[in-house]
Amino acid sequence: AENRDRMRAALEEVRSRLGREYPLLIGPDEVRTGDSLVSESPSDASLIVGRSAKATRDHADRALSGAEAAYPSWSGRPDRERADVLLKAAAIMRARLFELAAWEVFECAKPWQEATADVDEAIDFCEFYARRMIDLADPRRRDVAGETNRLSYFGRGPAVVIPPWNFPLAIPCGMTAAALVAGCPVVLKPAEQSPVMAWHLVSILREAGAPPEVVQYLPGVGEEVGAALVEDPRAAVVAFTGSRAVGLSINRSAAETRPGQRHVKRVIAEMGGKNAIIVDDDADLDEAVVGVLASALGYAGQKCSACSRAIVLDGVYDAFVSRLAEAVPSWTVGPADDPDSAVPPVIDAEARDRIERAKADARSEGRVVADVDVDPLRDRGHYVGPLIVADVDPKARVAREEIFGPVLAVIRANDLDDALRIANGVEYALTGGLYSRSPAHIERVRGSFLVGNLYINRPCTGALVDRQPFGGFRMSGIGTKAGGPDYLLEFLLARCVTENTMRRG
Ligand code: TXE
Repeated sequence: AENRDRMRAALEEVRSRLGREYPLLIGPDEVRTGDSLVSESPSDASLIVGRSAKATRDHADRALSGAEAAYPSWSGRPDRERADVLLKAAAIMRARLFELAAWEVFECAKPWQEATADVDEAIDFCEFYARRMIDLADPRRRDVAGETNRLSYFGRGPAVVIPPWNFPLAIPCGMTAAALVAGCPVVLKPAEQSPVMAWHLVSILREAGAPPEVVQYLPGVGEEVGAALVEDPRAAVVAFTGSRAVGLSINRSAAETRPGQRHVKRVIAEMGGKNAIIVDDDADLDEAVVGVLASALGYAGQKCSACSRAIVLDGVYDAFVSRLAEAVPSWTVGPADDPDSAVPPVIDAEARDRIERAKADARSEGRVVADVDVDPLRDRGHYVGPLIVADVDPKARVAREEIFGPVLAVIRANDLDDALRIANGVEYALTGGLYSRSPAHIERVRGSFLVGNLYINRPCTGALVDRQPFGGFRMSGIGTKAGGPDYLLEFLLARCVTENTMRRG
């Protein structure tokens, strides 16, 4: 209750600051441009959250020059000093937790609790990567008689960070914090839909002591300023999280060498999912229904971890489907700032139209068991009603393609092997889940359901930094785990120095 009151106060306070203009932050300059990205609140399209200057290719060029110039001194600083910047940023975010969460409620329609969880995750990323860098700072020694060997790390060079909008603080913060602490100056190109959140992030990192050339803010159109940054020979690392189509195009364009380029770019690409939960014959159906719906409908299905396929064994199939259908009406669709809404609106009008088209196709690919009408809300914001279709063929589009909305396909499986075949039979491999009481089945799924993050008898959402390092493979990503022990290595180069000590005077 106390948190609710603090959240309510923060929402009121932030409401009075909506509609401001946000300049680009290039080095020490605040740059205003003729054109702007307008953040509308998805819950109430008449509310303008902010107007962010729109960067062009020339701004990308300027920002990368600054980043390149800043690289030697930033990467040359003692590791502990860079880690301190992250620790200080974490402290600032903690002090502003509810206020930052309120900005997310307005800009991205994150429900209250999820918004505070996103800020918490951003804090955790900063603290975890700071500690991890301090661990890596001591050179590894492998000395033998007459010879010393030292393996040590340093930052690769300027990093371009391109996040999506769906975890508007945690994802940009995680990628940026890792790059910074590794010694890579960052040019952050936020998603078009959440530039205000990213502006707060960059301001906080600067307040915490990151020099202006070391963290720069460049909102703009992905195909224009994003592409310019990715193609530039001065970018040594591209850290991207977003859709499969853009991830693949970034991989392609980063692989081309251009005049003046003296390194192979490192591309980190975390992409989408078509995540499944398997419901076994002996599963606790109450838990399974809640778990599947929480994963499928939470944040209106706009999470890369969201479950969009329930693969249900024959023995419980009919019971599961009817309980699912009964439970859907309790998932109220409504504005993000109302604590009673369970399904917030989707991010923008384009997403709403795209999801509605996918829903129209999905209705013809199975038996509709829940199809929520949101007509009364339609004029207010970008609301989409949940849709559940059962008896779906695993080859149907709704069972293969990521929709990124509140749409669930239910698929019947003859037995556990069949369920595993269906579960693994998509191009993605991000998250997966299992509800079962059978130790033998749990073991089999543990070994054979090939996804980056597998959740057994618990909802398939949420990944805590360090505890559940997150990330997938195949078309879901390159397999590096955000919030895991290896993530910083993506931003680092290792150098081994061997010395014959017999020649020392
Ligand atoms: O992606 P988009 P969105 C995935 C999620 C879904 C997607 C949603 O599964 O597929 O993200 O995010 C920029 N050159 N994950 O809609 O459209 C664009 O401006 C350079 C996976 O935002 O791909 C934005 O900043 N940049 C996940 C960013 O790319 C370009 C966790 C992403 O935009 C560009 C969360 C171009 N040509 C979401 N075109 C995980 N696996 O961890 C666009 N952009």
